[in-house]
Parts: sequence; structure tokens; C-alpha cells
Amino acid sequence: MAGPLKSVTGKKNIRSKGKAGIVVARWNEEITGALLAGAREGLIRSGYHEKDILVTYVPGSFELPLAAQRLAVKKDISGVICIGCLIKGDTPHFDYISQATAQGIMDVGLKTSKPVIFGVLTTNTLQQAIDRAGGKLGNKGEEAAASLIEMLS
Ligand code: DLZ
Repeated sequence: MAGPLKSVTGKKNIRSKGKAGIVVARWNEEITGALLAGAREGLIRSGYHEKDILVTYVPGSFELPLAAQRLAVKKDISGVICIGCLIKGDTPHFDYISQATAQGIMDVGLKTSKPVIFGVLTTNTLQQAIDRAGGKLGNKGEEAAASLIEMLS
């Protein structure tokens, strides 16, 4: 199965590395809420306490990079998970926002030298998003948490 290696994830000392930030886009909030729940569960299972997880919200995915940067520059934050859900519509809007969001999130990670994880679904349909947000294809929020743990390990 694709996804982060199980062997490098674990509880060992993860909290000593600092707090985890999560930025959540409100667009398609029934999906991003489910992804957030998955990410939280993944972090807690890996050893984080609730108080070590800082969650902030933005209007849409396009705003994720700026909010992620504001979190990532904080000394006590070791890494950030960005959660969003972009669903393709009838215009090229989706392509511009997806591209800018992905590039922006990558830039924040490189600029701050901290892991900034891309937990953004980019799907053609709502059903594809449902399938990946706790549906038949798992929860990509949980996978995002596993990616953060791996990058911090
Ligand atoms: C405007 C817009 C559209 C059409 N679709 C989505 C979407 O599917 N997912 C998402 O996260 N955000 C969407 N947005 C909002 C933009 O991300 C952004 O919040 C606005 O363009 C304001 O900058």
C-alpha cells in the first residue's frame, strides 16, 4: 500500500521536538473536518498530546501557505500540516488555486526549513474527496500526520 513507511513512525521522543501546527481550509468543510480528525488521531497515536497540537483555520486552500508560514516561524512549532480540499469545477480556477497552493506550501517548508505537509485533496468530484476523507480509500489527513512524524523522526 502506498503511503509513509510504518517503520519510521513511532512515539519515541516526538513531543520533545515541539508542537505540531495544523492549518485547515474551511472550503468543503465537511471534508476538511474529516481530514482534520484523521490528522489529529494520527498525531495522538504517535505520541502527541492535545495541548501540543495547534489548529488554525483559513477561508480556503489558497490561504493555507500564509497561515502555515505564520505557524512555522514560531520557535515552539516543529512542523505544520496543511489541510484543504479543492474540487474541480467548470472553469480553470481549480488549476490556478491547486498549483499556487502546492507551490506555496512547498516554499514555506523550504524557507523555514521545517516540514510543511501537503494534506490537500485535489479531486475531480465530491465523491472522490469523500472516499479519501475517512471513506473507502482511507483518510489522507491521517497519512499527512504520518508524513509529519516521519519527517521529524
Ligand atoms: C474560490 C474557491 C473555489 C471556487 N473553490 C475552492 C475549493 O474547492 N477549495 C478551496 O479550498 N477553496 C476554494 N476556493 C477559495 C479559495 O481557496 C480562496 O479562499 C479564495 O479565492 C480567496 O482567496
